[in-house]
Amino acid sequence: MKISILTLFPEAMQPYLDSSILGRAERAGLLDVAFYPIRDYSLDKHKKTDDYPFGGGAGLVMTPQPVFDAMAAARQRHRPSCKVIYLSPQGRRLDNRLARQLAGEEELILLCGHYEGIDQRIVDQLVDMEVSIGDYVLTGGELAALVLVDSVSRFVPGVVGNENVHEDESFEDGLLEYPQYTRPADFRGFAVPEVLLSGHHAHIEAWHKEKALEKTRAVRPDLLGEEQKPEV
Ligand code: 6GU
Repeated sequence: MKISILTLFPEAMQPYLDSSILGRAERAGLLDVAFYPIRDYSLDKHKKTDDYPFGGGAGLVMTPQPVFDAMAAARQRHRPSCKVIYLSPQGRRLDNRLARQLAGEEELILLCGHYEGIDQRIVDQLVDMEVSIGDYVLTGGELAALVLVDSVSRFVPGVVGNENVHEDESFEDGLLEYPQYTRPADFRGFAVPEVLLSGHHAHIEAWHKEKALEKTRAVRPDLLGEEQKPEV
């Protein structure tokens, strides 16, 4: 999958993409990420990328010119049909369903905003979809873009070792994941649940299901369509 990222802070994102499973995916050619550092495209003599909002208000707003020019450069690397996603708290909430859907795209362009926002003409003219990673505000879209790349990459065939891993995971069956254990069976007096050592597959499966339900009911009853308990 080919992904281009427009950001003011490529140096903050690069090390994460080079690490662990995403790094391995890049080296294997399954993932191809390129950065378009927005500041490099500023025609301002001080490489400015932001300015005061018309109509007043707090904070600065990203100006159109550097983003339009960075986008034109990024577009050169992609097919005309390539979708542009703007990471913003105003966007559609990212979940596994959207991640899987986006993994079906062969290419994506991601735009990370900063400051208090970006000029709306950028969104209106250049963006196909706004995506948020949750109901809280980050100082910039970079972490959100990394979250999106990570969650989408996991649906790209070959990125995660075993093709069946998704089936057992949180959300795939609408439940959170059951607890897992590895060796030793007794760690400093803390024992692994007996049933997992029994070798009885039907019992183990039933236990997994029971624990997944228990956990989901306790922390995410909304996933079961149940009433949410008031917060304590
Ligand atoms: Cl995508 N960007 C920012 N700045 N804050 C967020 C977000 C995105 N998603 C949740 N909070």
